[in-house]
Amino acid sequence: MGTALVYHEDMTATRLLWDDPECEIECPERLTAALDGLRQRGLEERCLCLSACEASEEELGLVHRSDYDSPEYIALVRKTQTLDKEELHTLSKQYDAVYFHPDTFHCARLAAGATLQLVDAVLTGAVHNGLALVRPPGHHSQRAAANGFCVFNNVAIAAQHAKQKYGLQRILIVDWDVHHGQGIQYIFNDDPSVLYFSWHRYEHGNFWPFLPESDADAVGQGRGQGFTVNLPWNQVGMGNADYLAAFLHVLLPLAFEFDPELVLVSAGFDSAIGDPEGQMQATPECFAHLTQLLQVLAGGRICAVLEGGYHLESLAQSVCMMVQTLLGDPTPPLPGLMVPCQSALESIQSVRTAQTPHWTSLQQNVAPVLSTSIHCPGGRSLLLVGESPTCVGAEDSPSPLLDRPYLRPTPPICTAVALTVPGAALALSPGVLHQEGSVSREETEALARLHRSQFQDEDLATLGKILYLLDGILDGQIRSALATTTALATAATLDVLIQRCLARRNQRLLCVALGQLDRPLDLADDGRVLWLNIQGKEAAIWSMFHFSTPLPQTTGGFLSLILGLVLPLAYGFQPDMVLMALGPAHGLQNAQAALLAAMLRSPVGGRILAVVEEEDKLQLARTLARALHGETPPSLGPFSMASPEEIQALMLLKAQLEARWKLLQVAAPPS
Ligand code: Q9C
Ligand code: ZN
Repeated sequence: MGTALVYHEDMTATRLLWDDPECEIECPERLTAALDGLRQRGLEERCLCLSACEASEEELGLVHRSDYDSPEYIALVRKTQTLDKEELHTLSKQYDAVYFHPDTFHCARLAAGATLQLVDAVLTGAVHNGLALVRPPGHHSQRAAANGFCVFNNVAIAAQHAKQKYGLQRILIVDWDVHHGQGIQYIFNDDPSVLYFSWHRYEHGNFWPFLPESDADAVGQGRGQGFTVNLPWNQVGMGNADYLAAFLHVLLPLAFEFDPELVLVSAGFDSAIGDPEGQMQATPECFAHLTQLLQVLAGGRICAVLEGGYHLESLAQSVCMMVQTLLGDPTPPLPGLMVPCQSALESIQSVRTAQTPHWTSLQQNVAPVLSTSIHCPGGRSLLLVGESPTCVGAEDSPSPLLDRPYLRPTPPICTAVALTVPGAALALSPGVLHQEGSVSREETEALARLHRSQFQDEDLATLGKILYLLDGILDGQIRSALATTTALATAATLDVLIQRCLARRNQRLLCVALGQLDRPLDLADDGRVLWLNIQGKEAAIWSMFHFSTPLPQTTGGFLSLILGLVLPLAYGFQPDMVLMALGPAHGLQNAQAALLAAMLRSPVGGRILAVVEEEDKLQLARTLARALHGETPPSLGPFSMASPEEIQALMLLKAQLEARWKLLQVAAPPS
């Protein structure tokens, strides 16, 4: 099981044969640059490489069927094989932004065929996920028309194939290409079995393909209402924070509610920095994060298919980021301020408004009543009048494309586990190692001195092992780790771990404490520790870095907590590592704990130390270890709408924190 890479060198054959500044960017070097990038980074050899075969005309017919009054489109494209240059040019001009070449038919059949092979490999279980590196692209192509460099609609054909051959009932298509894949939208416009999400440069309709149906109010028709989701960008310069906000506040809530069986990605990289078409600012790392956020869906069954991407270096880097994430590598840090711009927030707000009638998860978008029911210790309201956020996207450009920030080397140990339960040799996944090392008894005792009363002799032995794991993570020897603590020692253990982290320089620590774990009394409030406690019934806020929120009982409430609060905070804080502690009466189901751990990996590059009380069933430890290791977490079960109390608690907390943590915003403040 792994990652498939589907390719055929013949797809470099098609190229522009005449002068046309609009079309010349769609060139063979796009594929060779992407492939060279994968080879240089040793990523190609880690994939299962499949050689693409042509799709049959019957397979193309899944989308490109002829009907009684239109000539056969497939036959027309087939005929281009025999046309001369002048005839090709004449035919090309009948379409918008299209060129034909004598090899177009062969290449386009290979592109569709590669996509089908990838879907087959994933749905038969030969691989977890994969990428089809193809030309020509597909998402603009329509039932009987080429458009925007696209001849056959590779992704739409693959979705129909997955429905027909495998009986799938829910397929998510994520189109992160910078152009609107109107072809896909038309094909599935009234089809509720395909949820199509696209963000695209729109500029209020003044950008190609200049369609009113690219706007947020196009939501699909008939039974397909709500299954088309358009997020139009009305300014250029959208960056990492804007893309993340779109995923956290639009795509992912709907995707979890939809519960897809397969995710197809129309993976265009013209939405990345440097691209002449997109003029956006998102760095290649962003695509690692977008990919990892999708990996919690559909059991990790992700098929990515190349669409656009015209800046060769940016394209190659972005493709590598996606493939290394598909292979399970940790996400690199995201450069840039995590502040979405005003225009992005307006777009997010407009799509949420348009989609609210169709999605339960968005019906929680009620304006919070600012009441006094939130607990503000000291009686001081922390509601800050925030300075009005301005658009930083365009001006505040992230680090230059070729000048990457320092990356942490890959730790030799991927996931380490230390258990207190005697004889609990968990059947672990390959790559998860039992770790028996310990910090010396003297050092452990010195660190535990403050909590002497709470540690029994055997607790100290356990603490020594956990400290060893923590040091392993801080030293880059271990990526993530899981430890069990003896009963009732979790709070004291957590306190010691926090102190140990803070004693190391340059550490920002996100502490997610579940259950009855009181905030350590002397917890630093200098911005080095973000303390989030999830327990009980009441939200409480001590500062912009220390707060507490109730654990929702519904799946809808739990997802809103993760997507709407925990991840925006985690991305905004940019911690060096996460401490996740499951204390007394934490109340989390195994699947919830696994999802939380799995999603917290993204903002922190996988550097999580999870601590669980041994009281918990071993199954929890096993599920958590797998999630930390990168396995897709089990399903939360059927979607249930958040209760009004859950919504209220979350909204109140978010309203108070928004002034400091800008990724929490789901709407633009009035300008
Ligand atoms: N400057 C794909 O990315 N030209 N197709 C737009 C605006 C057409 C893009 C001109 C762009 C087609 C797959
Ligand atoms: Zn594009």
